[in-house]
Amino acid sequence: MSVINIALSKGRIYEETLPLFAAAGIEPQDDPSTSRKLILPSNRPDVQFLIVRASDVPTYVQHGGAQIGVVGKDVLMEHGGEGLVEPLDLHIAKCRLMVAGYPDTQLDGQQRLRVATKYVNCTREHFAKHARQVEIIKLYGSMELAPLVSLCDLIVDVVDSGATLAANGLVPLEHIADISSRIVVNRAALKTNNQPISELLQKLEIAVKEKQSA
Ligand code: PRT
Ligand code: MG
Repeated sequence: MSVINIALSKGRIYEETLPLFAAAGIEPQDDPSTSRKLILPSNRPDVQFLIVRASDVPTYVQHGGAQIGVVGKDVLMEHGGEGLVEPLDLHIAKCRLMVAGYPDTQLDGQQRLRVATKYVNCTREHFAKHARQVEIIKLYGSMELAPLVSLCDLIVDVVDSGATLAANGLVPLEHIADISSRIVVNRAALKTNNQPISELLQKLEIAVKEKQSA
């Protein structure tokens, strides 16, 4: 029996993913918010969950450490998706990838703007598309702080309610992409272990549709 590893991150994706997997008949046997285990067995002997950093999910699935992953489209776009297929949109953990900054910032001015972000690749691509010269500064979190201390003119980050931007005197300036969490599958595993993976994907798809129409 080959075991299916499902890579998941703790936090908002985990909370919203669990009911979908439960509807598909798979439930972890441990709670990652209290357990320190990084491999959580499930009620099915052939399925287990791996708890990894959100930004590491595509890497685990790409290199076959996990056959399936649940990952935000933002993280997936930044990774590039090499070695992965993206068969299903779970319609959870929705947000928008945005350019944000002070309300009076001139995006198309003469000045070369500095942009702080953890989404370096998405940011480079977005500004190149608009033929704007920018300097990109890589950060790992708390992007909203950077303009306040003149580290940068703009940030690129995911925005949900907009409350974090507002609390720091910033506004969304430009939309880059609508984001939700996706199922990704290792391209090779989909060929070699097709039947159990396809079955699981079908069940998840039904669970997503049922939730959508509820
Ligand atoms: O923390 P770690 O570095 O391990 O990873 P992570 O921060 O990427 O993980 P997590 O769990 O915070 O986010 C996982 C995924 O959730 C992201 O990749 C997105 O696809 C999705 N998601 C949905 C969000 C948000 N909504 C969101 N609001 N991820 C982050 N935020 C943050 C945002 O960065 C900002 O700081 O929340 C703040 C903004 O929220 P509002 O409501 O104030 O706009
Ligand atoms: Mg986080």
